[in-house]
Amino acid sequence: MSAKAEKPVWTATVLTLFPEMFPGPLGHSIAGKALEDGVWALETVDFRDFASDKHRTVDDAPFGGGPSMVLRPDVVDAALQATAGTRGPVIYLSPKGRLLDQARVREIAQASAVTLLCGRYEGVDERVIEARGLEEVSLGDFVLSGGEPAAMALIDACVRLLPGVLGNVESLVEESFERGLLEYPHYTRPQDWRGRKVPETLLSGHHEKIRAWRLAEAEKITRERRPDLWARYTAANS
Ligand code: 9D3
Repeated sequence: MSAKAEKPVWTATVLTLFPEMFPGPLGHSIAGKALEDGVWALETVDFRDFASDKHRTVDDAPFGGGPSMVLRPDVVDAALQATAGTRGPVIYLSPKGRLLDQARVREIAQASAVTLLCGRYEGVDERVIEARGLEEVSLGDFVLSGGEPAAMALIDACVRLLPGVLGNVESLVEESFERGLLEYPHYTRPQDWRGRKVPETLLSGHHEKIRAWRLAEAEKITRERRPDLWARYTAANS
């Protein structure tokens, strides 16, 4: 019997000083099940393996002074070269990157692979970012201690979109966020919890009223909490 050629799975390659952090949370729940099922694959590359001196030095003090350290461009580039082949978009997780959003997540999930570079200390030497045309991506305006938790969040967001990872139920729920609104509130049993009742409409069985109630709640919470999303939504629906 001849071996059947299988389509290669979506592969995330993570370049990091801390390969032992992976798969970490990605080994659990939905992403972990999909990893075990062979829906996606995870590879790590340790910057330290690409240092050229006997002390395996990967970083050095910043020119111009300042606290902390910078990852050397020669070491980062050697690690990147080791991933050559079908590596997909090459993304540097960085606090000065463009904000990650669901549209970019969808594109990355549709590629065959992604390569993620995680910085530590002050980050990587700017010249390797320029020379390799790295895309810089941030998760938001808060400070992490390194790129690894950001890489994990990006991978998790992509993996749940891969074919066969989520059931139909959850992929339909996706559509509510795709409208550009925050989600309406959810309730389950008991109907009365410490005197707090479930909104009457949800118990009515009247599907059109329920749909209208949920839309109104989604609009209200979006207007209150996310003026940025609200402006886009009202512009798109006028
Ligand atoms: C003192 C200047 N800091 C910039 C705000 C330096 C600095 C802080 C944190 C340099 C690197 C880091 C580590 N952060 C990440 O690698 C990171 C990150 C983040 O901190 N916030 C949001 N998204 C991301 S993606 C990678």
